[in-house]
Amino acid sequence: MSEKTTTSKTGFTAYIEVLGHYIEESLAKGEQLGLILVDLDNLRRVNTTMGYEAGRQMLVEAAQRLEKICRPRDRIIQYSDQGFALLLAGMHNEGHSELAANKIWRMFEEHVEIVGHRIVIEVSIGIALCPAHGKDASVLMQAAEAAQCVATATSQWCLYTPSVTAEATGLVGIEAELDTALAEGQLEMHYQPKLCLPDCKPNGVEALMRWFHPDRGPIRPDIFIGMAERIGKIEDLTWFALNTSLRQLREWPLKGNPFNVAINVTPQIVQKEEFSQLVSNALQVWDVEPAQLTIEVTETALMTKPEESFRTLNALRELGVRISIDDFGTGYSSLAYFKNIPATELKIDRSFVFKMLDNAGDRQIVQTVIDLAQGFGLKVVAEGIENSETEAALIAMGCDTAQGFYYSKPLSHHDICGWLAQRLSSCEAIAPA
Ligand code: G
Ligand code: G
Ligand code: MN
Repeated sequence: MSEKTTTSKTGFTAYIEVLGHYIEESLAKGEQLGLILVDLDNLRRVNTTMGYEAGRQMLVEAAQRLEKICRPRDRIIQYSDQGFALLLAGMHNEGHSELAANKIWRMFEEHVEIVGHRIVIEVSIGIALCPAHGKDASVLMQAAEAAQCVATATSQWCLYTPSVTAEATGLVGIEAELDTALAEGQLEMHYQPKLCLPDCKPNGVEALMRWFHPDRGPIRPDIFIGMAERIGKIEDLTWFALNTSLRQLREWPLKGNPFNVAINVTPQIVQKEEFSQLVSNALQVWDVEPAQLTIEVTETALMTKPEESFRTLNALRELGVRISIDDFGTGYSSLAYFKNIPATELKIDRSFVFKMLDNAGDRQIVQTVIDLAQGFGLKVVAEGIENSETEAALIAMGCDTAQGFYYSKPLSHHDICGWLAQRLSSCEAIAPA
């Protein structure tokens, strides 16, 4: 690998800075800059099915292939766990960037041998040009990401056009509107039930944020949460999620049943020392028992700054708050790390649950996570259950909690009240005296 590639993860901020310099230079010289994002779509899967060494080799192979299309002034940066950005300086026109994307696409059609397996590195490629699609780093990045969204959906590379934005999400430029969203009550928490297996009695919900934009309609959190992190609004949103969830929990018709609400937090939040104090304050304000609150954090989030994250999670555990490791199985934690995570619950990522009936590898991962959880005395939640066959298989495998569209989609506060009233009374009706 040459010095053209930054293989260690530099962090998003550092990456945006470099992109900013490239943009400035291109604008000063009156040149065009091409930004090509290449995501390795099957990296997570390779990590979990073939081991992390395989994933590492896949990243190295990908970087080597990408270097082949780089000229001396170009730069490759690994800007996320599975994403590379190519900064192509002095592009002549759109056609050139398309040529480059085509080349990348064809290079990745070739198999690679990794730890004794022949695999294809699946990529999605999004392209944006400066100045045509953006003259600052975050706008240009958004355009390339929007193009990449379309590329993923269509299994092709995609060059940004304004219609791509509409097609992907319609979202370039909404950053500034997030403030208004909070102030004007456009944000809501929705709640998806979690049920005890095998009797399917609800014992909690996962709180999921929704943004109902007056013009653009509903916007999903996987779009605006990352954005909030980048622009320094994530604390406000987390505070909103925490307080709204605890307040509404008190209004649900629980009839004395033990019940828990889980909120999702991002890496930045879980690394903050004061987060446990904020949680403690919120619990007091709403007079909710700590054990009624779960903090969901992804496995990968813990790995970015393990020391800080573990300290916060330990403090939360001391309060009596529950800790759930979200998307478990897709991250990078080794067992040595894992044994130190102060978790109370593992959530099996829905990508494994979806395919577990047809795919022996996925089924094995599900069983392994269940066994791991039981071995460590943790609860285990399967998310993404969409049918009764999957439910039956999970019960047989010893899974203790279920979540998925099969039971319910995330519901508004009003609708979850109705759902819970009905479910809890029908559970009572069939419970043995
Ligand atoms: O509900 P939906 O599929 O749209 O959620 C998409 C992603 O957004 C999920 O990974 C979920 O964890 C995340 N998410 C949803 N609500 C919140 C929230 O309030 N805070 C954070 N940090 N993430 C959330
Ligand atoms: O990453 P996280 O686990 O926080 O993501 C939760 C998201 O998963 C929610 O946005 C929710 O809409 C989605 N989800 C929950 N159950 C199902 C399901 O059965 N099928 C699908 N496709 N998505 C689901
Ligand atoms: Mn979650």
